[in-house]
Amino acid sequence: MLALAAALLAVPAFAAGIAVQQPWVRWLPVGLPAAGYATLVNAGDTPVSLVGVSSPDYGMVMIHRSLDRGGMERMVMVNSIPVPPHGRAVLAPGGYHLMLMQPRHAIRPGMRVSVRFEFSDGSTIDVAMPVRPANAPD
Ligand SMILES: [Cu+2]
Repeated sequence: MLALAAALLAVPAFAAGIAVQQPWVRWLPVGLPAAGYATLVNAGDTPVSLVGVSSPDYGMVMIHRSLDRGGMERMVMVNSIPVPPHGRAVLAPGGYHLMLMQPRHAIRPGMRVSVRFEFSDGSTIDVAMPVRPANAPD
């Protein structure tokens, strides 16, 4: 009985080791996808990866990485972003980011959009991401 209780308790405790900090979304004019940024912090002792992202505000959300190829920036889709133990992974302009596509309603700077981050340990974190204008500083 005690072992079972400990196993059940282990799940939220583990999830609590991951945090999504400084989330924000760069809004772009109609027709262009928005980009989402944040810092993923892993306070735990084991590696964790961001393995999925979804949002009730967008029809499709993908994890992208911008790569500099001879001065030309291009984006590739990635399946996951590793967050090392006692470390962090940064989603920022020019690197990893969320690509938020097919908005389900009009989204403008000043609003917040809801995004669910799904991690390899099975935990999820729902984040209200503030939407900033296209010319917001990086
Ligand atoms: Cu992208």
